[in-house]
Amino acid sequence: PFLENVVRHEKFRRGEYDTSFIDSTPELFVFPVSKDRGTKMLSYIGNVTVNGFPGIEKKKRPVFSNPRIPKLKYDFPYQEGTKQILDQNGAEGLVQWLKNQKKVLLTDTTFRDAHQSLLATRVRTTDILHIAEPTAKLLPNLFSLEMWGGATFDVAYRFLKEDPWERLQVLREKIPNVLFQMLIRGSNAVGYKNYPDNLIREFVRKSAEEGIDVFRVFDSLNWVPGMEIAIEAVRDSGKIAEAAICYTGDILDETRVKYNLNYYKTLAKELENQGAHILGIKDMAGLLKPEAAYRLISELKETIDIPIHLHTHDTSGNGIYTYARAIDGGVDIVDTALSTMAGLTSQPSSNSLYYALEGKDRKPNVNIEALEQLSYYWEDVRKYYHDFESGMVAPHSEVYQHEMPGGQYSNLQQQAKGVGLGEHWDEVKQMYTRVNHMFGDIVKVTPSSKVVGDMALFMVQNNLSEADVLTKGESIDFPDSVVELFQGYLGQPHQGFPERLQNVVLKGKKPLEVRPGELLPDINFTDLKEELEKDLGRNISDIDLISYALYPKVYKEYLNTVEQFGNLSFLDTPTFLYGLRLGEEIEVEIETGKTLIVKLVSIGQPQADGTRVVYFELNGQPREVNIKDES
Ligand code: 3PY
Ligand code: ZN
Repeated sequence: PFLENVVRHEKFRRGEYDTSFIDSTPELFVFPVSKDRGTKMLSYIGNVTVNGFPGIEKKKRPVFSNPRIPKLKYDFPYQEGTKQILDQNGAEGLVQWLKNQKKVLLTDTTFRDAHQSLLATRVRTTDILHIAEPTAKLLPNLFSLEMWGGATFDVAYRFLKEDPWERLQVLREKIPNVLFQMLIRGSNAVGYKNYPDNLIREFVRKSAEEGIDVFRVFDSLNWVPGMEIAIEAVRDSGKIAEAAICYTGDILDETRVKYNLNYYKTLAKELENQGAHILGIKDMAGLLKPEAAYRLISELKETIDIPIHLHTHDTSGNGIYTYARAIDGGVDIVDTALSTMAGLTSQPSSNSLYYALEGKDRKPNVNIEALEQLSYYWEDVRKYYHDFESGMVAPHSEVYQHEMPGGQYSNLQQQAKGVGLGEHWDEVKQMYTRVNHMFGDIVKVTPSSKVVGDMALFMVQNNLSEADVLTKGESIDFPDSVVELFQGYLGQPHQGFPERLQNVVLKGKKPLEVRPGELLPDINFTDLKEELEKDLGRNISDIDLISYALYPKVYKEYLNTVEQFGNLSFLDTPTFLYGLRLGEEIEVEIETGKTLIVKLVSIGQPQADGTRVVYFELNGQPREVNIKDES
C-alpha cells in the first residue's frame, strides 16, 4: 500500500513531480520495505521460477547481456520537434507545416506495431522506458512515435500485468518533443467489439489529455460510420485526426474489382469530408505492391488536399520498394521501425530506407548513426522475448494469398497453439484464405481479422469444409464472434454480407441495419464509478474507470494480480519472464533510490499439498514463500 500511495497520487500520475514532490508530500514516502510488499514480490519470482511464464516453454533462465545503450552523447537539452509545432500552432498549423515539407517524414513504430507484429505485443514498459530519452534526443526529427493503442492496451493488462496508462504517462515525461501516435479501431477503440459512443468519446478525450497527439482511426470493414464518433472526438480534443483506409486486395489485379482504385479514391474523399487532418493508408498485411503504391498515392494526391501517411508491413520482403515508389508518388509520411525490430511481419527498416533513398532529394532527415545505435539496444532486448517470435525467418510472399495482417500473424499462431493446433499452422493459414472468400472477401484487420481467424481455427478444429458449413450449418454452433460479425455488430462490409452464409450463421436472428453505437445506451460513468469503488473499497481514477468500462473482466483480473504480487512493472524483464537461477542475485529498483536485493537460495521438494517452499534472501535476510507447483 505504501508505494501505491505514491504511484496513485494525482501529481505522480500526471508526471507533475520533481524532487520537491518528496519534500511536499513526505507522508507518502515513509515506506520501510513492508513485509507485505517484499513477500508479494518474492511470491511472484518464486512462482515464475517454479511454474514458468504463460507462453514460454519452461526452462532455466537464459543468460542475457545488458542491452547496449547508445554511445552517442545525449546529455543535452531536448531539441524541439513536431510536438512543439502542434502545441504552438494547433492541428491545422501542423498540417500546414507538413504540406511545406519536401523530404519524406518518418513515424517510428518500434514501441508499438513492431513488437505487436514480431513479439506478440509482449514488450514491457520498462524496456521502452530505458531507451525513451536517447530516442527522443537522437531522433528529434521524426514525425511521430507510434507507441500506444492497437493490441498494446489489453495485452498490457492481460499478459504483462501492467497499466497501459502508466506507460503513456512515463514515456510522455521522457519524450516531450516528438508527437505520440496511437492506433484506435474506430468504435471498437482498443477492443474487439463496438462500444457505446460516450465511451469512445471519453477514451479519446482522456488519451489526448494524458499525451496522445495523433490518432490513427480506422474501421475494420472500412465502414465510415464506424469512424465518425472517434474522428469527431479527436477533433474536439484539438489533436490530429488521421483517418485511415485499410488497404486490401490488389489494385493491379484487374480480375479483383471489389477493391479497385476508384473504391479507394471515393473512400479517401469521404474521410477528408469527414474532417480528417491526415489520410492514413493502413496496409496492415503488406499487400500494397510497389507499382500499386505509386499509382494509389499519385492518384490520391490528385483527389484530396490533406497529407498522406502510409503504413505497411514488410512480410513479403517488398516493403522498401513499396515505400520508395510511394515516395516517388508524393507520400508525406511513412512508418518504419528500427532495423533490429523491422522486417518480416513488422514495418520496413528505417535504417534500410535511409540508404535506399541515397541520391534522392526526398531522403528523410534522420541521423543514421543514431538509428544504428538505437537498433543495438533493441537487438539485445528482443532476445528476452524470443519465445514470442513467430518462427518466420525469411520473407513470406505467401501473404499475398492469405492476406493476414502482420499484427495478427504471431498472435493467431499463439491462439492456434493454445487450442492444440500448433502442428496444424499451415492448414490454419490456408483455411484463413478460404474463410475470407466465404465471407465475401472482406477487409481483414482487427477485429474483423480476428473473426476470420476464429472461424479458420474453428473449421480446422472441427474438420469442417466450406460445403459442410453451408449444408450442415443448422446444427453448427458458430463462434460468438462469427455470429456477431454477421449480425452487423462490427458494421457493414463493402457490398454487404453473402446472403446464404449470413442466413446459415444467424439461424433466423435479424441483422442490424444501423450503426451499432446507435443502439447501445450511453454508459453512466457516475454509477459505474460508484459500483466499482464499492466493490474495491477504494477510490479509482477516471482513467482506471475507462479501462474497467472497456474490459471489466480483464481489468479486474489485473487488479487481483496486483493485489497478489504488487506492482510488477519495476521488475527487470528476464526475472519477470524466467524468474531466477539458484544462487542468482538481482537488484530491483522499486523506486528511484529504493533498491531491494533479492537472492534465490534454494527450492524445496514438493510437499503433500502440492506446494514447494522457495527460500530467498531479501536485503540479506532469509525469507521463504510457499509456491504451488502447477506441474
Ligand atoms: C491493431 O488493430 O491492433 C492493428 O495493428 C491492426 O493492424
Ligand atoms: Zn500495422
